Amino acid sequence: MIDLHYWTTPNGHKITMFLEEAGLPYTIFPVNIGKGEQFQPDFLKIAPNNRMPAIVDHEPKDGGEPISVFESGAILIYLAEKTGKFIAEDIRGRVAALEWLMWQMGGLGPMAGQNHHFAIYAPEKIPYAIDRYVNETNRLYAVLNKRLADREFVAGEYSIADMASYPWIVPYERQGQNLDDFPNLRRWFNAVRERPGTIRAYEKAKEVNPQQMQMSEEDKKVLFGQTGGVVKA
Ligand SMILES: N[C@@H](CCC(=O)N[C@@H](CS)C(=O)NCC(=O)O)C(=O)O
Repeated sequence: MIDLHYWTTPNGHKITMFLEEAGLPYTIFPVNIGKGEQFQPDFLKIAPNNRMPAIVDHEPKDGGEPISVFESGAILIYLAEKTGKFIAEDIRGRVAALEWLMWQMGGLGPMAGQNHHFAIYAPEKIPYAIDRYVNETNRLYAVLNKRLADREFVAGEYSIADMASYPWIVPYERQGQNLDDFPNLRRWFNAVRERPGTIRAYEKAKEVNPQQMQMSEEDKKVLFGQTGGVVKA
């Protein structure tokens, strides 16, 4: 019913986590971003930002034509609304889930992504850039740790807000972070990691791409240094 255009990165894992938790039938269409498959014209029709994940729902709620969605946050909201799962029905719980989803989309994801870039992938190790993103990741971990001090999950019940953040905490060592400094975050991390839906989602990733997060020099040439020139009019 759902086509998932996916690669084995944190933003991709968010969606397999949802689909596995919800038990929705889906088919994975791998988008090998290191090989430039995100630039294929058919993919760009549904994902104009040349980034995965994206989905196509062949059985949308209104019974009409298939609906495509890009941006992992929009996909999680779409799927939560479609299934009525993993977002609270009451306005306060719903606001909390959306706030923390946006926090991840605008903060944790981009900052941890730049952290990986400058600390691991950049050919030149620039201390200012590494410190900037390691420190900002550290601040964001502390914010999440505080949020989790008096609740089991980020927005109360397990929700799309947890699914958005978890895959970005998985590589905490690569981000220069130590979960011992964040006891509430560690407790939450272990709880999400042990969920059967999470286990199945990460098993699926190993099937699709046994290389996981390793990146070759060829991959880096495709991924880094993109300008507006990659966007064909
Ligand atoms: N804000 C987007 C970010 C998606 C994103 O950055 N995807 C990366 C992999 S994690 C990608 O497809 N990169 C391909 C490229 O850089 O060309 C989302 O959350 O969906």
